[in-house]
Amino acid sequence: MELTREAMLELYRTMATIRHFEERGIPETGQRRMSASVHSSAGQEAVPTGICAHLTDDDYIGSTHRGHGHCIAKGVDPKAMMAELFGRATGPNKGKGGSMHIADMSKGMLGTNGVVAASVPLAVGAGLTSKLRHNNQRVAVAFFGDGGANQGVLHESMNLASVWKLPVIFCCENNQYAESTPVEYALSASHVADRAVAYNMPGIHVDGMDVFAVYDAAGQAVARAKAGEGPTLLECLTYRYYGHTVFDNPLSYRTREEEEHWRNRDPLKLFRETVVPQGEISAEELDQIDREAENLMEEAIRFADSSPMPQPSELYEDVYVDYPVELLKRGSNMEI
Ligand SMILES: Cc1ncc(C[n+]2csc(CCOP(=O)(O)OP(=O)(O)O)c2C)c(N)n1
Ligand SMILES: [Mg+2]
Repeated sequence: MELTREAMLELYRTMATIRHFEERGIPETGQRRMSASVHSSAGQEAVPTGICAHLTDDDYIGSTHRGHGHCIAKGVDPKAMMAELFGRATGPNKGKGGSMHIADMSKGMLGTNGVVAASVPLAVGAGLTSKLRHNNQRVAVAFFGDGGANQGVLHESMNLASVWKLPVIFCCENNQYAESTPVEYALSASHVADRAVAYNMPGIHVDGMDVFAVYDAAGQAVARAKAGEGPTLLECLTYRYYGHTVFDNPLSYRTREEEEHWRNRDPLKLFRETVVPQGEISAEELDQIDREAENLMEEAIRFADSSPMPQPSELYEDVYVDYPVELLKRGSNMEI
């Protein structure tokens, strides 16, 4: 799939922003003694970047506990995200959500999510909205992990999305582990993508370290969704560089050699090795984007630190939808 020079630079900028957010921001949360657990997506940048490059604010994504990359790729402001991680009132969820509850409806970002595979039925619901109200022209992407691939709700959701031909992309980020469980220990098939055949949809597995491979596969899935042909299961083979959470030592269940193998195929490095020899983009331009991403993180940390904490009086605000309670009291058959 053809990409302009500007579009390629944008892919790199998104990946660099995610990498710097994870590598600079996450250790900072520890220093501020945030008690919530935080999951780094460093290493997996090419997946949300290649997919969300096809989407606009009108499209929807549902995310996971490892969701910072999804948010950034979908256009959520990294400064506000940092504030959310620090529990500050300027975060997208006013500091009351934290890393695993970052939602920004203005960007079609339905939320990072602490419940494994919970993104999936949310995205299928959004896909149904698109079909009923927008003639399939809004695409809904469900991100989930290889562990999430074994949740029952995924299978119900894939079946329904296929029966109703909803404009949904099921994107499995297969990073080889669910906590400390290796994917081959828990997966009955050779590839998660093989399961698509049971739901009568295309199942594709791609190199999730190669942003161009992800971009191409996602382009086909988006075109299929908008043509009313229904969902696609896209499995991206990738790797998380750090532990499951900041508290986990991955070397207790995987080897240094394995980590090195994947780091040699780092998505940002691979991008450079692909585009710089072609001559259209220089190494200096990419260095400059890296510096800008670094500076953005310093700015984000300053912004978050100088932002107020939420007020105790706001504790119960934004927790529940504001239902018309009077109507509910009058009878369950009322339309609300
Ligand atoms: C329904 C549910 N079951 C279990 C957990 C505990 N848990 C949190 S993350 C995780 C592993 C998820 O693995 P995977 O889907 O591969 O995502 P990854 O962490 O590799 O990105 C588990 C079991 C949970 N949060 N929700
Ligand atoms: Mg996993």
